[in-house]
Amino acid sequence: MRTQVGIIGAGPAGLMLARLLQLAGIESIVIENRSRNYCESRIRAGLIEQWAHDMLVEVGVGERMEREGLFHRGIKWNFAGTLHPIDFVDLVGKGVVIYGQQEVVKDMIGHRLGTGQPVLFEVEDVSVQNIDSKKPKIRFRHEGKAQEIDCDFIGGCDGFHGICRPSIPDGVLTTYDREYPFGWLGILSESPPPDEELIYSYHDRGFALFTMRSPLLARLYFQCAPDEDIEKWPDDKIWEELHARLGGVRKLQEGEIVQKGVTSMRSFVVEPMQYGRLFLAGDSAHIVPPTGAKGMNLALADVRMLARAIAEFYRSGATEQLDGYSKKVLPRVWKAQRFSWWMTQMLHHFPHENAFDRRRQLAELDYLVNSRAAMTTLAENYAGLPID
Ligand code: RFL
Ligand code: PHB
Repeated sequence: MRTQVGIIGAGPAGLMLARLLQLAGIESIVIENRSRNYCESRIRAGLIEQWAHDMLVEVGVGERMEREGLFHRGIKWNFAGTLHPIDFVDLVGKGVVIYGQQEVVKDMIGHRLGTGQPVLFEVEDVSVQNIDSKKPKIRFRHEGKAQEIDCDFIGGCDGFHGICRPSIPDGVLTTYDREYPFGWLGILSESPPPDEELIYSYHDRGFALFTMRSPLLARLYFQCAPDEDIEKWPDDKIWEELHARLGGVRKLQEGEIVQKGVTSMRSFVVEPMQYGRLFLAGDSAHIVPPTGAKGMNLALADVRMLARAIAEFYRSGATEQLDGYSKKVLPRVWKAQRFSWWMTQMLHHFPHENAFDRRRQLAELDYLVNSRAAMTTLAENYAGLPID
């Protein structure tokens, strides 16, 4: 097989890269090691920044999101027994949209296959070759046969556990990493969320987040041990914990739990995000803890820049934008890292904290909801920093 850009991974990064290249008249092939059904039902992110929403609409894959997504003006902070609304639209003129990542993925796969563009699912034994030359290759097995894609560039969009980042020779990448001493236990429940907006709850028993996928489907999380055994959490115990951490500021309706799982939390960045003709984008290059809801948004921001650089190359032969890809995207990546770390340290309990730390966190929350300047800082980061 021969194409211009070989894309590894059919998550938000890979699929959006493919769509942006298609709009620029550039051919690509997307390969994915999971099944289509798995990609379209894997429950992950839910919150889309305003600019990312606008981009999905602009590139023609946002029609269902516009119909079914929930536009939110802001979020609510819950601590010391009181709910505090923060209105992003009032503060920075932007909001956010709740629409499941798997729905974004479903819409993009449907659009791509519907326009006759290839996505090869359930590929195996993927490897990249000659990435430091002008003729890189992707090798894999598909439907029992060995296959090879010759291309000009490779989009490494295969997530945190993919093969692209580890294929870059030792010594090229610098890793910046932090693991947090807690995780999130998350459930999807067939019940209305406790509020029409997200509630971020600081509580003596630990952090909790009350979000949603629709007015009848609640997505609820609470801080737990990083290696928490989900088997030790029967449904009634989960509800008890959620009720306690909501602290009675709203009524929490229980429903059937249709999915549950534990997510560990880390901050991770590699620099640079490229080597030769292999370009990393999204979770393959960086991870944030979910507290700031930035991961999928950052993945979309990366590929927006990468697609531009590739298009510039095919238009003029110039490589400056490609050479400068990492330098261009990393400042925004680091700002999202800072924001996600800041939200995480402010809202969670840490194993070795003492009474001073709790008082400091409460003072920070109190400052945040009483200072327009502080709320504006939160709003501009949460709703999404400028993209250019
Ligand atoms: P993905 O989505 O992991 O996609 C990578 C794809 O590559 C495939 N793959 C391979 N394909 C071929 N060959 C190989 N060798 C391969 N190895 C892997 C994988 O199967 C997969 O399909 O990465 P991408 O595209 O960079 O997108 C990143 C986002 O998925 C991630 O950052 C977000 O889900 C993070 N996140 C959130 N982000 C937000 O912007 N807003 C949120 O509200 C939000 N909430 C969350 C989150 C992540 C969470 N978890 C479970 C980690 C909430 C949670 C709980
Ligand atoms: C979600 O809706 O799953 C979600 C929202 C906000 C976050 C994390 C996850 O900070």
